[in-house]
Amino acid sequence: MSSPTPGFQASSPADGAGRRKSQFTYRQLGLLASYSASSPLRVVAHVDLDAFYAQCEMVRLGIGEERPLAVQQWQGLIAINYPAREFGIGRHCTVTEAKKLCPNLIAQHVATWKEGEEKWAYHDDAASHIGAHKVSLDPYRLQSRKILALIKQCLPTNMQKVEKASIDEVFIDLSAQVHSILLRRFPELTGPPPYDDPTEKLPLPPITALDWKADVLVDLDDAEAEVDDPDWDDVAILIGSEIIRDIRAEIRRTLYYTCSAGVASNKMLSKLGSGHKKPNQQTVIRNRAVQRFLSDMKFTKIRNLGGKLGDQVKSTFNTESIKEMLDIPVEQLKLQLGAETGLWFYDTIRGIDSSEVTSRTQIKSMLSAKSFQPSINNMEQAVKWLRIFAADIFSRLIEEGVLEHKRRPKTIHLHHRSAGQTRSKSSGIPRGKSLEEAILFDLAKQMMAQIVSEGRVWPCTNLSLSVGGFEDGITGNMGISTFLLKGEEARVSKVTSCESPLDLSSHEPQEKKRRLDSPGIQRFFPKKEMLTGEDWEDRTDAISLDRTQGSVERRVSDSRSRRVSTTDYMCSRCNAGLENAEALQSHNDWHMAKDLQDEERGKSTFASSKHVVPRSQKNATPTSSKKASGSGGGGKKLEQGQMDGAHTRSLDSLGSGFPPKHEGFKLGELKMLAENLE
Ligand code: TTP
Ligand code: CA
Ligand code: CA
Repeated sequence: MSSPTPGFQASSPADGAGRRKSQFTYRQLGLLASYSASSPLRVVAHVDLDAFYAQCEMVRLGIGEERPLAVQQWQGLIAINYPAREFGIGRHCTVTEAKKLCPNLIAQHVATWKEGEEKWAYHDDAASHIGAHKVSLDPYRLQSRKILALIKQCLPTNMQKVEKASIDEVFIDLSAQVHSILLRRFPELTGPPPYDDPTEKLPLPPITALDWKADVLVDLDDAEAEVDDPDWDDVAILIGSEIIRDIRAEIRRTLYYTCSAGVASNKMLSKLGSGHKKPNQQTVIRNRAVQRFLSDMKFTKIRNLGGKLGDQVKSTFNTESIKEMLDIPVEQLKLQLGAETGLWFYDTIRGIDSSEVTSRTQIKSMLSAKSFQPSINNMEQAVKWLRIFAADIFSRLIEEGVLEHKRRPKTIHLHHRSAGQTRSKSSGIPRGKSLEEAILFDLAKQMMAQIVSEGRVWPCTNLSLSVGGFEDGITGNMGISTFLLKGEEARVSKVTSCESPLDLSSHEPQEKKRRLDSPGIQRFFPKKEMLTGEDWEDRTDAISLDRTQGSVERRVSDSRSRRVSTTDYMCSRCNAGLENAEALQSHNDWHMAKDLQDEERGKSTFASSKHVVPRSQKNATPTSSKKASGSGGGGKKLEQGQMDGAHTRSLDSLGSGFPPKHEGFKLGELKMLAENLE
């Protein structure tokens, strides 16, 4: 930074005619230092990589930036770079359609684990051998981690409030850093407030015009809004945008990726900002511009309103326009949407969002799974996949620091599905020695052998292996001794099992009734239309709490079940309608992941779950009933959807903004569960 106040044009302080004081107080300035969401000077940024998987492939392959490239998964496209988008290619295209639109398109298939091999790789023939391959997102996870690490490196070590919101995006709360820069650049802010009264107003910034460089500045409401000289909120956001510009330049310089960003006073606005102008741009939404920015928009573009909740509001009020919704009194919103949702909606369309940026990095469980089409028919085939699952999970455990004894899982689970019946086995992971891939593989084989010994296992349509119950180790001298078990526990835990027939018809009437009773649940019915990338993103964010039921619901949509009919393929557990057998299967995978998650958490959130819970957690299991793995309980409920996992998000990330004070799922867990369900 060359000048003491970069970005500012000096001018005379407003005296005489203009306002003499800032509208902000010393207390509000002070709150900035502690990241308080109630400070009106707060600065939050959202950074989202442009065409992320496509950029990963371009960088990996050294492909020129102007060349059209798309990332292929089987016959579909999951990421399209900007040059290819010029040809009208989108996620709705198949590879064949895309190549018709752009014969020069480079279609790079995602990396896969090939049946029987020990490491994922890029296979030229993967697309035509779906039965023998399983997608690996490892290359993208690796790049994602590098980018996250670099972002943190760019921030002061004691001011790193960064929330990884998906594989290619982060929220950064810049408040404390902006606070320290403000005090450094404007020493007049460092003094004690007049009369030592923190409610005293600050002096106005000694500037009348700010230099926004190449930022996209969102237009103001009307000409008058610019009449007021900048206040400290404008200056704070400008400083935030300088920090973000530097970070983006650094990502570009060292890792070669472009990204877009939004800088605003909260998460919701910053996320809208990053999507406002793409690629490779950053958008600043000053407080004075919020109203104008939002009022031209459809509320379905807002985080958490892209899915069923948005649909519900839309059909209730017969509009998508924020401008029109601004006329609806809060009481009416509360009446029609429920007290909390109504209030949340009222605030949201006014740009108010006090949700925290939460640094969550700890993974709770990991799952590797494959649906078989055609089914597999013998132990030999199953073992080949178990080897891949073990390798897949182990490589992710290494990243979690298992080799350095930082963290390791306590339990391993195998789920097997055949003819509509799911069987599960669980086992403890021995703690007496370092965890190795071979240990996971052996345990998986043991569990598989048990399932086989019980008969009626072939043909098998799905297998999944997962680990959970992570515990922290102590690094350094203590080494692995912290993982050593004493006495009884030192023995390998016995394999435990359960069966989960999917025929849950006895639960259905109750399930249906709850839906009719609760508008909250209806929000999350699968939708019939095709989703654009952006909808996909929104939907993956769509989480809602239904207060009446006390249930948390999450809609994560599946890119492969985009055209969903509610009648063709019904899930026997929750009555969701799926597009085809494959979608139904992946929906069932989701249930399985959810069951695993519940199991992992030590308590079943489905009242009817009968899955085996590790001994230590058994007391925490509240209920069980005659049929296994049903969703008929009245507890928290998640909805099936996108299994790609790239965009799952924790309920925590909704923070206090939506809705206030709920007990959310730790959906970081679900992320890991959902991640590998292809
Ligand atoms: P997005 O951030 O939604 O999209 P993008 O990065 O490809 O493009 P943009 O420039 O518009 O941000 O998704 C990030 C990655 O997640 C994307 O590159 C591939 C993956 N993804 C899927 O696998 N399936 C999907 O349906 C979507 C939307 C994304
Ligand atoms: Ca992106
Ligand atoms: Ca994204």
